[in-house]
Amino acid sequence: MTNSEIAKILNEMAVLYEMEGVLFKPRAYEKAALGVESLAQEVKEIYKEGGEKALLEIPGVGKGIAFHIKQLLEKGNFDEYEKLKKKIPVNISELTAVEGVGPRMVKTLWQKLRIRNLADLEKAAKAGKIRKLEHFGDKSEQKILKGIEFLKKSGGRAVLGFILPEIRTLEKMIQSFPEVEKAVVAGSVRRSKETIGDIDILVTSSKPEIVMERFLGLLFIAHVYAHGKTKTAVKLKNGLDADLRVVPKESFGAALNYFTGSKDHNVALRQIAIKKGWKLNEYGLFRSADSRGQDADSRGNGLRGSAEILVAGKTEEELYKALGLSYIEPEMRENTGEIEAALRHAQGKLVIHARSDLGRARVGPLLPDLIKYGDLKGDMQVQTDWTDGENSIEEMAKAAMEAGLQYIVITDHTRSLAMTGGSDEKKLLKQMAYIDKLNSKQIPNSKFKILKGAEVNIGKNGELDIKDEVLAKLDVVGAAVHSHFNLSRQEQTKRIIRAMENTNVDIIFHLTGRLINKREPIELDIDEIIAAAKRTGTILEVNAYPNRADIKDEYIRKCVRAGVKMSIDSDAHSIQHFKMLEFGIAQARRGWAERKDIINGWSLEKMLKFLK
Ligand code: DGT
Ligand code: CA
Ligand code: CA
Ligand code: ZN
Repeated sequence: MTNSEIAKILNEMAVLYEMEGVLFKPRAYEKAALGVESLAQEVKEIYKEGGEKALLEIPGVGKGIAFHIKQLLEKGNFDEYEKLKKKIPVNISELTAVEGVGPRMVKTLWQKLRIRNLADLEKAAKAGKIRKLEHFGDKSEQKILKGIEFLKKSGGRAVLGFILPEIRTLEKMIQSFPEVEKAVVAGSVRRSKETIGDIDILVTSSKPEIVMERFLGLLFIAHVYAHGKTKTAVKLKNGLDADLRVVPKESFGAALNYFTGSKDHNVALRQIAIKKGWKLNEYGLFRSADSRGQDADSRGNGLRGSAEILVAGKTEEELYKALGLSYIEPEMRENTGEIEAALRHAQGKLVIHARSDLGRARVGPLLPDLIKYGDLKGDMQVQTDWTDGENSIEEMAKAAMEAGLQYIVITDHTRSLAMTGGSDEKKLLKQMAYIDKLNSKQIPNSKFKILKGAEVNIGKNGELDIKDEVLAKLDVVGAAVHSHFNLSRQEQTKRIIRAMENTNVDIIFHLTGRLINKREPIELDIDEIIAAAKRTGTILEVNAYPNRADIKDEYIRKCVRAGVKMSIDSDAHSIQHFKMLEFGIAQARRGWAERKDIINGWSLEKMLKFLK
């Protein structure tokens, strides 16, 4: 049983207990699921090495759950799970994937309408059966139908950040095969896209058949589509497809480049090769032996039938160089201008935007010096157990410090998010005094600073739910939309601009409010928003939480061009979440952002000076 399978069952247990109205247990199982999901090592291995005791080391796993995990590993289930599943035999993950459908609703839907899965739910909603239930209504029925529609559209792509730990485990296992020289996951995973369609694994080995046999022996695998000498295609138990390809050593760079993509990037590179009279494919960059390869007209016949000479193929670096380009980071390979920029870069052409007699010079930007993984000095959005976070301020600060940060901003929710226990002015002032005390006692240590902030709620008309004189006392004010997602584009834009115009608001958190695979972004005039951010000096957040990834790469590029600064925040609700920052950095890199564009890539002093 893989970690994601175990986590899935633990999450199911949380929902089942929630349905039964059991207290505390749902949170405990959720926490344990989170702990299992974020492990770098397989639970199975941990158990094999250290027994039940070692399972207790997994974050969030106590005695009871450790015993259940043990039973899962040994016999694939445990009594409570079996019992509850028998009582409520529904596809929980399928139903709760629909926005607005929670555990209690799943139970009602089962008891009143015998709804087991998505298909049942859709049928009942379309037949108007849901609006007739007590506590439901037209509105919830419409919302369910909309949620189902959205799920169908997202077409089974997985959110990369949620599944990456498991992909890395798989990658490490393949790397550990004795016959494997190199093993790398390419494709959209390597380009760090928000979501991925499948997993493309590339291996070099002189014994491909043995590698394939070992691969097929992995417990990750649920089904084999095709099994060949150099290519095998499977379905993994987590539902994703994976392709494994073995390539010769001399071709590794070319193959890595080809299978990293994107397809559009590949096509554009191949065009450059063709213009030189060369040929580019997954085996390398070639010229024909009897042509110098300079003359475009000599391709075609010239190449066919004659011996080909490998120009480059072993590494990606030599491949780009041979094509006359500077190296392009995987996150930028989408053919959205990076190839032209790499060409200019290699040729050392300057950026000229000035008008000349010939009109606007057609020279664009060079390649950016992308922000690096590890460049962040702070985190501007952190929740604690003062509201809906799981850990105390002290615990969050310590975890952030251990993650390599020098400062965090505590940004608990505010009063209009009542279900989170959001702060009012009084509670906020109390928290501020408490943070002052922690800092004066140098907790967690003298080099670390805890800043006072809040995630203030933006109301329907852009009004905030905390008084200005209290906001003015905070170090950092973030404001965010958490309701009224369906206003018109014009109303939404106006609402957010009004919040930005408040001189206390430093950052807009998760601007569009989207939840990938779950909720559409609010409608906005992004150009107007960016212009207002520039005018008011407001920062836009790149939220690192994997299914938010808000703002998206295209908007980040617009911000970079407009000179609007951004922050990259984990939106942590637990000490586990600081590792999500990696995905925010990936997002920023896909948006061509440099360290100069990201305020928490700066020192504390410089960052504070920049705020309104
Ligand atoms: P995904 O899986 O939908 O998240 O996206 P990718 O980019 O991983 O796409 P995938 O798995 O279909 O193919 C992996 C890479 O292989 C892709 O990024 C580029 C390369 N590739 C696939 N099909 C073609 C093609 O028809 N032409 C070229 N030039 N490259 C291709
Ligand atoms: Ca892929
Ligand atoms: Ca693929
Ligand atoms: Zn929020």
